[in-house]
Amino acid sequence: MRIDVVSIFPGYFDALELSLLGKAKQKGLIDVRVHDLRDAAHDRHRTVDDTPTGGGAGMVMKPEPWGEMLDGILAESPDEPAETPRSEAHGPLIIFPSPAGEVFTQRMARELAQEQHLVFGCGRYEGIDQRVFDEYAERGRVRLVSIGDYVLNGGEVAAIAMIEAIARLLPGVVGNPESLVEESHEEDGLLEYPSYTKPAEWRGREVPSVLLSGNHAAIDAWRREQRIERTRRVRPELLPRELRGESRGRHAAE
Ligand code: JCH
Repeated sequence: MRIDVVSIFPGYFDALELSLLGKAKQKGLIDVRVHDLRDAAHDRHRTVDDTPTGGGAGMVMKPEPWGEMLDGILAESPDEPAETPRSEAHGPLIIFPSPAGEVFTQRMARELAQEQHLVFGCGRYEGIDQRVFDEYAERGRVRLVSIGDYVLNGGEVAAIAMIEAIARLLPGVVGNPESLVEESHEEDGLLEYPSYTKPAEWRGREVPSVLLSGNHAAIDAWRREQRIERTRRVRPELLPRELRGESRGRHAAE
């Protein structure tokens, strides 16, 4: 998979060299290229922002540097834009992290992991001039994506989170494919069970004895119960209907 990133803070993406993602880059599984938006700003101060038209607080990113940078990246895309109706369009997908976007989910990560070429446009200040989104949505595929309902200072941290979630789903990136299979537990919408390792006792705290029993049916049953209880407690809205009525431990005092 090819990933281009555009940002005025390319240094954020040094994090992608570390650990799993760095190895995936070395193995050629992902080809990440980071571009400094200021390289497409040609005035003496390499200006990328200006005051909001119509008034208001803060600054807005100017369209011209974005246009030059994105045109250059799209011209070099390894993914051919298809001459097909928009509904079945191919070609590169441009993602703009935005607090006003659709919410990023594991489902979206799986969907995006199928793409050949992703382009992340990371805004700063109060965001990017709307005409940039309109221009590239007319010429190809654009998605505004939020990583959650909180406000960051720019798109960089959101892009890193998305790139990590997408890249680990690519064949060969995560060493042990079994860990991805186990995660498809995520298909059932429940939170994970608590994990333990050695030693069996630490500061007077014991690992639950069932995990030391060697009884795999009992271990599976315990883990499932833990996942259900945890989900009921922390994220009740995720509980599948068929588990909603069950009341084990629902009211400690009852
Ligand atoms: C961003 C900003 C609009 C502050 C500028 C570009 C994404 N999930 C998520 N949270 N925050 C972001 C995000 C993504 C890109 C940019 N900012 C800062 C933008 C604001 O309100 C109008 C406030 C934030």
